[in-house]
Amino acid sequence: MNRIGRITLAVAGALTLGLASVTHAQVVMRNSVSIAQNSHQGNGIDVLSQEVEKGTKGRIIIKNFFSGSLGGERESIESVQLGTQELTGTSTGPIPNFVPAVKILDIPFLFRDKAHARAVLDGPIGQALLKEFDSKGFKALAWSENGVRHMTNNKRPINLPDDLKGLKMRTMENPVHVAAYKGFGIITTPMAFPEVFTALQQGVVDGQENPLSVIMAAKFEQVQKYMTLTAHVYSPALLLMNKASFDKLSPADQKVFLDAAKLAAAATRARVDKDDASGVADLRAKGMNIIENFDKAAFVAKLAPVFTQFEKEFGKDKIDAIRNYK
Ligand code: EAX
Repeated sequence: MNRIGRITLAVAGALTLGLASVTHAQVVMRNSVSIAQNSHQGNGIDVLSQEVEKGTKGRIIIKNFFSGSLGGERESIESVQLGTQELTGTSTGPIPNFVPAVKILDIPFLFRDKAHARAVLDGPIGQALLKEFDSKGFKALAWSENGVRHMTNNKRPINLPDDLKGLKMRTMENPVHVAAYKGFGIITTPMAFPEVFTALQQGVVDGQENPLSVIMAAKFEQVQKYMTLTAHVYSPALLLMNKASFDKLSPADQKVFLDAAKLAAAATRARVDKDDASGVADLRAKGMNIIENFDKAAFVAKLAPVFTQFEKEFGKDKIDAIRNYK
């Protein structure tokens, strides 16, 4: 395999038959997610590769890598931008470093629920944001989903925002999250996802925050005692492709990728819904102490100064356009 990870192989059948000419070249691409295959994002890229293989009649094969085996999300996004990897599935965590316009989506308590977030992403606001990737070396194939994030830790049950004061928490490498969590009094430690389990296990950090889908796929219940269903932020995800690799495809194959990405995102969202429905009971059965009833209004109120700062940075009109989207 050459450096750009793309190989052209003679069709095996043609070779075995000893035919002189090769009728179809096969292209192999690479895709990755930072979490396990048996997860919402893992299912998503599996559907993408199946659909692309089917839609191109096997001319394009996508080899999937899971659990950050090609690197964490920031590294994978970089590889896709450079073209050393064709595709990646990623949360928006590290995206602000590449496409700053997307930052607005990571504001806490921005969306009422998943349905609201999905409507915004699938509507004109989300579709315009996908276009922002074009000039940065990416083709953003579709919005996918990481889920609604909740806080876990090993120190104490969190009922009130002040319970977070002084907690050392791993955050994503995302400036909006870091600013907001500092507003709670959290000691923020940005870290790539593949390092988080060990950091929790060794007590490098007290806690972390992630959707139920991620917490279950990563088995964080093995290293975290408490969880509060804070639902403090919706975490979008994306299916990203190297722009040059996408542009090289025929229009028909481009359509195959775009349609496959839509099906992949739908599969991911369906798995998030399933995980959200079963997650609390599942994690409780595995020994986690889970707080469902807590003073949510107090958490929102605590972030008032941070929201003022975000309104200045992003424009109140833009934030309101998302908040009020029906
Ligand atoms: O995309 O880094 C994170 O916490 C993400 O939620 C995780 O890697 C799944």
